[in-house]
Amino acid sequence: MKKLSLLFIVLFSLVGFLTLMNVDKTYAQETPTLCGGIQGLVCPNGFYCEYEDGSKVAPNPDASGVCRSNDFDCKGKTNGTSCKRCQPCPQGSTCAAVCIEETGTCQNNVCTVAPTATPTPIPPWSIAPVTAGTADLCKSLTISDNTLGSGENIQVTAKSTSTDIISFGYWLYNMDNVTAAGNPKPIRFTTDTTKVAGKVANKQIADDTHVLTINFYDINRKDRNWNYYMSKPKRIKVDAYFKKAGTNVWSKYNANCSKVFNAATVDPTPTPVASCVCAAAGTCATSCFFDKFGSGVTYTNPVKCNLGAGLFSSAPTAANKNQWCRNYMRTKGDSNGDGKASILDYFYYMSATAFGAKLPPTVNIDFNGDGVVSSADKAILMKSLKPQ
Ligand SMILES: [Ca+2]
Ligand SMILES: [Ca+2]
Repeated sequence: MKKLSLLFIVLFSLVGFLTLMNVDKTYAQETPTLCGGIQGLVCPNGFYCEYEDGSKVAPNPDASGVCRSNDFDCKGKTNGTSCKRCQPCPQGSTCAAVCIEETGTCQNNVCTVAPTATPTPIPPWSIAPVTAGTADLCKSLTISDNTLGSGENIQVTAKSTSTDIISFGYWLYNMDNVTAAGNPKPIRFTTDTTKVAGKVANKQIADDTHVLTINFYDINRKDRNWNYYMSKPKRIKVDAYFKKAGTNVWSKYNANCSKVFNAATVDPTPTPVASCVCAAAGTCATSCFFDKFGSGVTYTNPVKCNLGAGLFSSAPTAANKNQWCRNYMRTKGDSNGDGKASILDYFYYMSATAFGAKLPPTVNIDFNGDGVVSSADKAILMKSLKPQ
């Protein structure tokens, strides 16, 4: 009997020892304890959530991360000593924390891991163009602010009539880049012509609502589907679509899930195109670009550069005329080529038309490009000065 008991004790001890060995092995291979996410998982006491972008503050409500210990193994060590960062033990285990293979150096009692490479640029928003289905699943789309300023972010909330939505898709369109039919074209941030600007958010648990955060730096990019002069989108339409669990089709378009916001993006100074000249026929070369109003204004194409010398204080030179063609904002009322329609352009227009004053040869007040100065040109200038 005694021998049997002893055998049991030995066996139990061995099993216990092997179990401990297994647990130790598990620690080393365990996936880090997750936090955040759509479930809003909270780290244990003494730990904080480190999000995917390395920050301690959730970059968006659905952001997930891993729990990191507040208490690194740096305490009492001098700065520069190598260290390891810790994470909580896997659920069910007994120790408080386990160090992971992420070695850094102690800096003021904090284990700091130096970046191993140049930070990865923020990936541009890039998704396949939407293929709308037939089911109408839209309830509403709201935007927290209708203007996205530099350094700001806005929240776009998409709601469906169904609680069974597993994918929320957001496609972005440029209101200033329209088709002949007047429809805004999709924004494209990458050179990949099979992708357009937007985001798809997939849910682990079906829901009827999703909130998308759009940061200024997400939008302050060149729209490669537009021209290269006014490169960054300014007025952006966001359309939301929904995909139900168990299906692979997006919902149909619904105007209630379509909203426009403004973005205070800043364009670089356009590079002049050498081939953009005023041709002998008095028209600007086809390589010249003009930023035109998408609707409500009729332009002559190609834009002319043939205003008569009688309007000017001295006869315009060929160089002056070339510059008229390179003033891409002329078609929005910029007479003097300073890149904007302003009260100064209004002064030039009124001086010439109401008082018969002579214009500098650098100034061209033929905004619609038909070769003459008329009230149609004034209407364009007023449209810029008093936007609707
Ligand atoms: Ca101007
Ligand atoms: Ca005109």
